[in-house]
Amino acid sequence: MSFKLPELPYSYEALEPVVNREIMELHHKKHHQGYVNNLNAALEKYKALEANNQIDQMIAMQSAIKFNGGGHVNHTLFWENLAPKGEGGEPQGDLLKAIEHYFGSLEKLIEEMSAKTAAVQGSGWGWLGMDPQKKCLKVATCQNQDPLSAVGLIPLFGIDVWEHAYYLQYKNLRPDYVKAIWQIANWKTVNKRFEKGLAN
Ligand code: MN3
Repeated sequence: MSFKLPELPYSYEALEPVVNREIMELHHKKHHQGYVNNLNAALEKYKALEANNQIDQMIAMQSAIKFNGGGHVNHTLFWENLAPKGEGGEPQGDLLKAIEHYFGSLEKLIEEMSAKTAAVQGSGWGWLGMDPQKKCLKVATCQNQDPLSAVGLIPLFGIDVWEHAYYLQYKNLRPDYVKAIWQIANWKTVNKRFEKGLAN
């Protein structure tokens, strides 16, 4: 079994003016496709090594699997947690209550997560996550393509702050990109992820 590039749930220009068509096309067709291709190649090589009990070389392959597998997982979550402007809805019900409980208000959550995400050193991601046991909300950042699940949190809403996600449009102004992306947040997806986390 190999992994496949998922189709976007909207067109490449659908997120304009917040994220333009050129970025979306490159990001999906080149960057995400690259993670998928490299993940599949790494897993194939890993299986061959496993068949020959080459544990030392299997261990050496693990960073490629983590990086490209994380890239695939993160981008799949990312496309689904974005929506064309005006179509993403609002936080509702239990999610809205939790946001107000843990952050004070949606505005405060946006402020905290934007500041932490814009401050990621180098390439990485900002996340709104959920603790699966305590059912509480947390803002967290990850380096490179490390998936949020690796620190034990359920990903609810992610912001890609690799330069490929914004540089063609926002240049060096990462905080402007992070501030603008909330206009295309898909709260319908975030609500669903939160409800699923509560139910488990
Ligand atoms: Mn990316």
